Amino acid sequence: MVRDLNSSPDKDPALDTLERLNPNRTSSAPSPALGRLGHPGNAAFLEELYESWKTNPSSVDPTWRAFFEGFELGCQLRPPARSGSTPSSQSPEFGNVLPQARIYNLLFAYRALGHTLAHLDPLGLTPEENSDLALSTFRFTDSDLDSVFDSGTLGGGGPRTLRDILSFLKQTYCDHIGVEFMHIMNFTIRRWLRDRMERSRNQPSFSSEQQRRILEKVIAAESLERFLHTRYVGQKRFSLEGGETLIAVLDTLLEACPNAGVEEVAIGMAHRGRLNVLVNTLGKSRRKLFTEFHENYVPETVLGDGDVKYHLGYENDITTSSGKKVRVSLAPNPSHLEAVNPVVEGRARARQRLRDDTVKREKVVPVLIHGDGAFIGQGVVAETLNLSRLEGYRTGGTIHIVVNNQIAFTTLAPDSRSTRYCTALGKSLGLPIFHVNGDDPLAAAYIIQIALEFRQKFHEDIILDIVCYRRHGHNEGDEPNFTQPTLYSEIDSHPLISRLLARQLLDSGAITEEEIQKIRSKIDTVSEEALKESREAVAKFHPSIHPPLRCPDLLRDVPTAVPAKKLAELGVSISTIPDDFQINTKIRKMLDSRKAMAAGQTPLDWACAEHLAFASLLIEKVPIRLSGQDSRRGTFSQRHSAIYDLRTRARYIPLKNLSKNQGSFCVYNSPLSEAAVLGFDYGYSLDCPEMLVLWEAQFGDFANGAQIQIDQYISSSESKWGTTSRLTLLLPHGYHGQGPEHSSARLERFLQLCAEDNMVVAYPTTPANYFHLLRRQALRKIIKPLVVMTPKGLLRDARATSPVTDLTRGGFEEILPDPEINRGARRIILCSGKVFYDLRDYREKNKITDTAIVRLEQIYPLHEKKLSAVLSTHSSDAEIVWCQEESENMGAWSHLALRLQNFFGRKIRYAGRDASSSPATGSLAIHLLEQNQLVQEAFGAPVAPKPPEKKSSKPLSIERKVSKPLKRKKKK
Ligand SMILES: Cc1ncc(C[n+]2csc(CCOP(=O)(O)OP(=O)(O)O)c2C)c(N)n1
Ligand SMILES: [Mg+2]
Repeated sequence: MVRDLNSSPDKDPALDTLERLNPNRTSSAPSPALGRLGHPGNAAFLEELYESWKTNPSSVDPTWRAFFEGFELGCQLRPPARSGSTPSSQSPEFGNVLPQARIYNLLFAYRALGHTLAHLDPLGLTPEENSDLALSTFRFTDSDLDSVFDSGTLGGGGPRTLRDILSFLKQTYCDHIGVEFMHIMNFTIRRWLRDRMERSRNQPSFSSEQQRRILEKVIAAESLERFLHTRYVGQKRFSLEGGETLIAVLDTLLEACPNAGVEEVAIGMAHRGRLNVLVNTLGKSRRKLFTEFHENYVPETVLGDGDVKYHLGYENDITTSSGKKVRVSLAPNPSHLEAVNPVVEGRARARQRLRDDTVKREKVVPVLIHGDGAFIGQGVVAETLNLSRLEGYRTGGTIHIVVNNQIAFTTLAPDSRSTRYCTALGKSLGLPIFHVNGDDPLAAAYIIQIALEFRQKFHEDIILDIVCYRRHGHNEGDEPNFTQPTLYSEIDSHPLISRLLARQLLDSGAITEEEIQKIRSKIDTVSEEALKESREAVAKFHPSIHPPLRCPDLLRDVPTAVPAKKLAELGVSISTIPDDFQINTKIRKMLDSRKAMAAGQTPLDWACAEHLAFASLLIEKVPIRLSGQDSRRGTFSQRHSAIYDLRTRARYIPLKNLSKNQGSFCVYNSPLSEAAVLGFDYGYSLDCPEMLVLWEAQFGDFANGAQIQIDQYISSSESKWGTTSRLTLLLPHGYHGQGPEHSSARLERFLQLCAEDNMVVAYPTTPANYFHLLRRQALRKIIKPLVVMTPKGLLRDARATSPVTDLTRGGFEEILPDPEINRGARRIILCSGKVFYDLRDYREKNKITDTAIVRLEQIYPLHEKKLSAVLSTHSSDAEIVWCQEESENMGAWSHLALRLQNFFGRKIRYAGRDASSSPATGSLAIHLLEQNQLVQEAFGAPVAPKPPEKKSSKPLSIERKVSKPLKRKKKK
């Protein structure tokens, strides 16, 4: 940008700017004064500068700013009355300046607002008018049309009549393509786009062969929809009809990939047109698709529940007409519109890593296809767009394509957005936005070529809005005439896109009627044959209910110990910083204490155990990615993975500097987003399964901002789509009297989602077990998501420390026996997490010797065998109590109650807070009262109940609490 450029002190800043903007200009340029306007060589310069000023006044130096303010004012003033005078380039000075200035204004206005006059709506229902672009606005009249002006930067510049200038501008900016780009602050980008478009006046110039290919793609798209419509009447497919141009656009994009250095395209899209994209873009066989339409269809590949056909993903190598291949993937997605966006971005970034493309990010291009309603409506769109330029989440630019059928289900634009365009968000990020008439596939294909060029050159997102219509209802069983009768009478009589394009190509001689017929009949024959084959395949299907997915190895021990010597060495590495670094004294102390902990001189805290887990994995070449809000330092100022120099804020990350051949350690402060960031990290984890990818919530309760990602992807995607992820969620959790928020990570919600060994949910109590848990997650072959309730107060609690020796033996313990009372107890309190320390303190204080406290460090899957073994040393008729600090309807109780009762064959007593609508009290005093009570209550049962005669395998009813319910003070 102009203002970013250094200027030499002894030069007029305006002159300096001039030189930089126009390096070929001779050095004898006039000074920035009015007289300079008449200098024809500077017209383009002046106009560019004017444009910069209009886009962003502070982008030009103050001399020019003042000048343009006067210049604008001048444009608004009437020239001195001069009877019969016509403005022309030959007029005297004042008359000469003002009309030329108004020409610049006109150029600017058309470039900025021409899109409002563009013919974008195939149905012609959207008004195309803007009085701001009327000739009179620029104080020209028809009588000026043949006057000659300097056309500034327009298409190479030079003298042109006003008529030519207008025609040029209208053709470029008001035809079938409307473009928003003048809001872009970066001058180089604006100029590139302008020149690229004006060079061709935004008119496509495809060879006949390319035009035929585009027509063929449109015909293929139409034909597939028609075929499905007639063979599978009323079956939901979310037809693309009205928007078939999409298929031609995607084909043109893939065709352009090899020359642009693109090896892979990662696509994400919703329901609309998905089947068409699968077949006509990704090359999924029609036979397979037709098979999926059959009522007896059973998915062959997925072991779990599978998914409906319009959510399934696919991946293929597509051979372009040049013979070069492009890898194309379509991510599976849930119904939840736009939720796939961050997942695709994460996957694209992971694939860039796999292709060693982490600098330019030009080999893998993410493409997101949106609906108009969802694009403007769903918040995750904005969250994902905001990732696009961030260090930890960049993917080098996403191509967004909106299939803008001008309707969302039954809702039209006036009810679905407060903006003119559904792409308005793109403007806030300064992205170029192209709107194109969907009935003009050639124009749309031309724009996608520009989009790819732009993306590869500037590594920025770009938006292509294909304005089209939806031929049927929302789905094929839906009647659009109930709600949009007038619109649909228009659509009913609207010609097919292929007919319009065929007419155009026939007129220009690019194709013959016979060739078109040949294309049509070839496609129809392929479909008929595929249908026949699919019927044969379907006959072999015998639907049966699949058995639950099981993963018994999930409970197998994994050795994760690290020798003491190695830990001590790592302790030195993670606490050493470069000599020339000046750091905060508290940080220095913290680093020294980490070194001492790792050497076994003092007990380990959580953050040190985590650092040692990471360090030990890294030197074993396991890469790690940790992202979350303020994760570099850690919400509780506990992690300090990045150390800053006091003078320069230079950053040093010890975990990146362990050894030459270590795994890469990537730690990022994420933006303040849950849905997009968690989705991104989940997507990343899919394609980098060997990497330990961790997402950390600021506080665990914020994770519900990403509930869709948790419900629709993390917990269920293996069953739906067979996709596995090692993603690890770190969710700070625990009741410390901080109020209703920040206390609970909603453990119950995660446990409710657990079935079929789909993921692991853990709530460890010691740094050592956390160390082993992280290492197990990274090292074991089984790939499952891991949800960890992580500590807050315990981070600095001397009770929650571990001797280093606990890191040097064994592995993660799903069940921790009581360290003090390990046999003969008459009461066993089962618990998870932080409450353990409160229970132990109470027992110690009250000198209770008959009660053992057993910790479920992993709640799902429950290691029943280990639990049995731990309990077997205690009295067989011991009372069993479940104690938790969460309310009765929260925490692990509702998940465990029946399971534990089935397991023990007897009732379990509950000790914890009453059921409540809000997770925790807002008062610290009441919190402490409640906490004391629930602990007392755990120890408070008078006598252990007699064991039943024989173990019942039948589920027992859940017993009501024995003791008096806790009463929480009523809130005022
Ligand atoms: C998050 C979410 N809310 C609601 C729906 C239900 N739904 C499915 S499609 C649709 C309309 C989508 O409109 P648009 O984005 O314009 O796509 P189109 O169907 O028009 O292609 C709605 C509301 C959904 N799938 N996801
Ligand atoms: Mg729509």
